Parts: sequence; C-alpha cells; structure tokens
Amino acid sequence: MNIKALEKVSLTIRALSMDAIQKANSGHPGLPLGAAELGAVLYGELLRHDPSDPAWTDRDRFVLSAGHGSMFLYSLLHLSGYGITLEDIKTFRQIGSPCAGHPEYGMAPGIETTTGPLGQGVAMAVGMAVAESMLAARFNSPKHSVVHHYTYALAGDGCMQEGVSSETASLAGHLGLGKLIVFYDSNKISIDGGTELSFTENVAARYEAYGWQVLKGSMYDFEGIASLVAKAKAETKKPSLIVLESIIGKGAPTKQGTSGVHGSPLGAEELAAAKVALGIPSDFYVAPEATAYFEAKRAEWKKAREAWRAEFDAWSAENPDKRKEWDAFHSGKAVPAALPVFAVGDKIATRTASNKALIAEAKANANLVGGSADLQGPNAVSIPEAGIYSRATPAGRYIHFGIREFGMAAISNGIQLHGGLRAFCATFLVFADYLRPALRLSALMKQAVVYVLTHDSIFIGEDGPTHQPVEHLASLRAIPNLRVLRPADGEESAEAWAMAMERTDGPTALVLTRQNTTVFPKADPDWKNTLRTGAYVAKQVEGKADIVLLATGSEVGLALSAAAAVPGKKIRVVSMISRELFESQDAKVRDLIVPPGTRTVVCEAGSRMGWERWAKVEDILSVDRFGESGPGDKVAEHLGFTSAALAAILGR
Ligand SMILES: Cc1ncc(C[n+]2csc(CCOP(=O)(O)OP(=O)(O)O)c2C)c(N)n1
Ligand SMILES: [Mg+2]
Repeated sequence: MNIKALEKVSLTIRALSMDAIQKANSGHPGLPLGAAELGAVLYGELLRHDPSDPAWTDRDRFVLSAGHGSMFLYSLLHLSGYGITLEDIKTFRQIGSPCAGHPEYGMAPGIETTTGPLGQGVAMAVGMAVAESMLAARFNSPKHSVVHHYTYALAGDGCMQEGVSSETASLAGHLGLGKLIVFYDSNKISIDGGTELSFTENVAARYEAYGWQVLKGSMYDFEGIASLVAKAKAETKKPSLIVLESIIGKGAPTKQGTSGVHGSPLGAEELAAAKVALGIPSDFYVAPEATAYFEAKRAEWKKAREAWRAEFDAWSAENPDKRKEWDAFHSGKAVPAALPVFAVGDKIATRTASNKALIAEAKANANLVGGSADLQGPNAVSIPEAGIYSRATPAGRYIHFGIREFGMAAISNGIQLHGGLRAFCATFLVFADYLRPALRLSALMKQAVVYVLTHDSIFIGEDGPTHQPVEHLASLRAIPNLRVLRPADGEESAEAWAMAMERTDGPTALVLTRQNTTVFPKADPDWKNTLRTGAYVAKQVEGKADIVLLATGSEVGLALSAAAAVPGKKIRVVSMISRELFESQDAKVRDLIVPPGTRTVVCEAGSRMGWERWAKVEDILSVDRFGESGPGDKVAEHLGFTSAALAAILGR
C-alpha cells in the first residue's frame, strides 16, 4: 500500500472539498474532511471497479449514505477518473452541475444512487446486496462466478439514528448478507452539537444484536481500514459494520471536531489557515502524486474487469441458456405477459385480479422480484412458483420484508438500482405514508419500482378510520413522476400491471380494492390503448352527452349504476385510471374524452383535492373526512357516499 500517495489523495479530497464549498458558499465540509482517508483507501485500494466502464455489472457498489458529504464522492470520482472534471467541481451546487448539492443518480457516472435523505442510503445498500445475492444464486455456475461483488456504504450518526437504517439492518442481519459492508463515520457530531444530546446507545451492540459482525478502528489508519475490510469479507454469513472513530472537519484548524464545520463553508480565514496547516499550495489543488497514483491504478482496474469478462465469456459459452436469460434480465425491458382474462359480469376485487396479473408477469419476467410488508395475503401478492428469498434459498423471488414498509421500499429502490432485476413491493394504501420518502426517491431517480397498494378506500369497512385511506390518492398524485393507477375492475387491473411493467422511467402505484368490483362492458373498443392516456369512455351515449361523469377505481361501478338511475339525462361515464397521466395529455386527446363545455361530475372515494380542475365543487362526490368502523357499505351510507347520492347530483 502506497501510504504516501494515499495521504496525497486524502489531502486532495480535503483541498477540493473546502474550495468547492467555499466557492458555492454552501455545502458540508465536515464529512469530506473528516473521512478523507477512508475515501482514499476505498477508491484506491478496496473497491473492485473500473472507472472506464462505470456500468460494469459486477463492480463493487459504493453508497454515500451520508449524502450531505457529497464533495467526498465528487472528489473521488474526479480523481479516480469517472468523468467528473475539475470544472464540474468548480460548479458544485449550481444548476445543471453533475456535482449537485447531494449526490443525484444519473447526473454523473459512478453515482450509484441519490442520497441525502439520511438513512435511506444504508437501506438501498441493503437492497443492492439483496440483488447481488439473488443474481449470484440465479446465475453463478459451479465453475464460474459472474456475480460476486461487495456493496459498501458510508453512514454517519444521522444515518444510524434514522429508523429506516434500523429496519433494514435488522433484515440484512436476518438474511445474512455477507457481502454488505457499512462504514460508520463515528464523529459524535451532528448539526445541533454533540450526539450526547440525543444518541447515547451502544450502536455496536445494537448491530451485533441484529446479527452483524461489528469491527472497530480509526478513520486515519489506511492499513487498519484495509485489514478490517479483509475481516469483513472473511465473514461470509453476516453483514459487517465497521465503526471508524473520526474527527468531523479534520484539518480545519479551529473548527474541526465541532458542529460548526458540519454544514457551512469554512470561511476565508479558516480556509486560508487550513491550507497553510495542511500544506495546500493553491486553489482547487490536485496533488500530482494523487493523480499519478490513480493513473497507475488504471491498468490494474482494467485487468480486473477483463479477468471478469473472460470468466463471463467462458460462462456464456458453457451456459448459453443462462446467458440468454442474463441478457433479458439486463435489457431493461419487460416481456409482455399473457395476462389473465375476465368476462363481463365477473365479480372480483381488483387486488385479486392484480394477483393473477402479477403471477402472469412473474412468469413472463423471471427477474421480477419483491414482496410485501407482512401482508402477502391481504395485498394479494403471493407468487407460488417464485419461491421464497432467504439466506438458505437466495434464488427465491418472494421477499418477506417483515413489517418494515419504509425499509421495504428503500430496499426495492436498491434492488432496482443494482440492475438486472425488477422490483415490486406491497402494503395497504393507508400505510403508503410509512414508505413515502422512499417512493419519492423512486420517482426522483426514475426507478420503475411497482408499488401494490391495496385496501384503497373507506369501503374496506370494519378496520375503521385508521385503516381507511382518504387523503392518500391526493397525496400520491402530488409526487412528480409517480404514476398512480386505480383500475376499476378485473380487466383494468390486468392492464394496469402491464402499464406498470412497460414503464422504464419511474415508479407506478397500483391502487387496489379489497372489495369486489364487477367487470363491466367497455364502450371504447380500443379501451386498452386509450387507457394508456389515463382515461377512456366506459359508457357512451348517443349524440352529445349532457354530463360526463368521471370516476376512478371501484367508483366506476358506482358511477355506472348511478348513471343508469337517471334516465332523463345522457350521461357518458369515463373511467380515469390515472388522473395525472390524463392531465399530461394534449388537449386534443383530453377533449375527445371530456369535451369542453360539457357539464362534468366526479366520483372518487377520497379527498376532493385536485378534482376541482375537472368539476364544480358541488358536482364532486368525494370523502373529505376520516371514515368510521363498520361494514363497508354501511360506512359509505353513513358518509353519504352512495349511488343514490351520486344520482341526486346527476339529476340536479
Ligand atoms: C431524513 C433527513 N433528516 C434531516 C436531514 C438534515 N440533515 C442533514 S445532515 C444532518 C446531520 C447529520 O449528522 P451526521 O450524520 O452525524 O453527519 P456529520 O455532521 O457527522 O457530517 C441533518 C440533520 C437530512 N438530510 N435527512
Ligand atoms: Mg456525525
């Protein structure tokens, strides 16, 4: 190990971070200064990667869970040759810069995921390690390991305090993810001051209790860190937590070790003093020894990747069928499934129809994996032929996430980001609130995770207001790039799964009923295509409609019956599977379905919010209060949410 060179790499991380943050007049120097040595040894000595091929499927993954320390990552991506230039670093935190405030997936090669919302990086790293173990079990042959990489994460005190890291560390310990290695930057400082203000538990003992191997060392000991990582790798049955004692902002003469260096530029005076003390001769200084060190690494990295490629080619030649499957897994495209067929009049809950479609999709797409947060039956997401994923059966595809909704969604993001797999996860719609921060990241990162959210309205009945979603559709629709689909019957549920699987640039929420719906005849003969605009005409009228009645999900059935109960008026009924998708269409498309100038009425068993664009407030039948416990139809009656009430509006 070339300690002198690694010292220069560390120095360069500090130099670039201090200057970029000072120039932007914004950012977090505490972590990059405090953990520079880990960065140097990690990118220089420990990661099996090749910056000349950032998409190499078997590269080690690194997740900077403490995303506020983004300059740590950008400095290393620059030095190791990932394509971030010095100019990019000089535009840190400016619009369009790959060096965004927090690492953003897709902004530059080498950024494995978006981080910043603390704790989720650890959780996504767990997901990546799950994906690695699944793919290894599915593809490695007795002779060849084509999937064999480690997943590393760097977490701070904040990540360790957040619940989502606990949820997922618990599951990772249970699953025995031996190739997951998390470094804990234990500097005992966060924004408000010392961690003794609120965080005095024994983190190491907690992780041991989760079933992790816990190792301890110093942030400033290159050889020590490398030998701890060797120990972590040697433990193949447990994930490892490497607790590294550190000093936040190390190198800032008066501010190091204080919360003052966590998230503000050093200031001109402190910066100048730091440069003198550290021996940094100029602005945006890159030590020539650091550059030379990484230059010399290039050949080594290339060799490692080519060795993998040779093994992959040999494996491909010996296992042509597996190779075909590998290519399908990595194509990023779903294979169309033979969806279940329903007949008009079939009575089926949309969750149940969804289960049939899920099974069909899983059959067509062997890379579809996922599960539910302990609601396999209620969410209707079992896939009997897929097998259960466990430490003993890593080729299984159904994940029992346990009652950890947020962790489940973040792990699903990690699985999806890893590549090679499609992820779905499931819970009750009302508990989408528990996973929302990860769902938001799916949308922000354009990850096509499928969220199965059942028990979608007050019609669930007896469980009462704690379990009856009211505001959830509105709140999900507010998330940009999330597609919310609320299918109305069995047929639409099957198509909704197809729409979710076709999506490549963002997540889909399938919002499904517990109660039965009845498959209705569709007036639009091309409804399956029209559905993909977000809405289609379910019931047509001759000539010009007096009223266009918009409904979603189970309320389409209610709308059809109410429309039939108002014989004096010509009422067109529209099933709007996705309001935001429909709203994103050109006016030409929308006007065909909802002609301008026609009176519109809306019916949805949820908050009115957002429907005001489509109808006058008095023409919206919605639920704008918490529900009640009681049988579903009685609750609906109690709340005045009935076919008769809708008919009364239509008849006005
Ligand atoms: C979920 C979430 N809550 C709050 C924040 C705001 N925040 C950013 S950094 C930070 C403190 C983190 O402390 P620590 O992880 O110890 O980092 P260090 O100060 O040691 O760099 C907080 C509260 C956030 N980014 N994410
Ligand atoms: Mg800290």
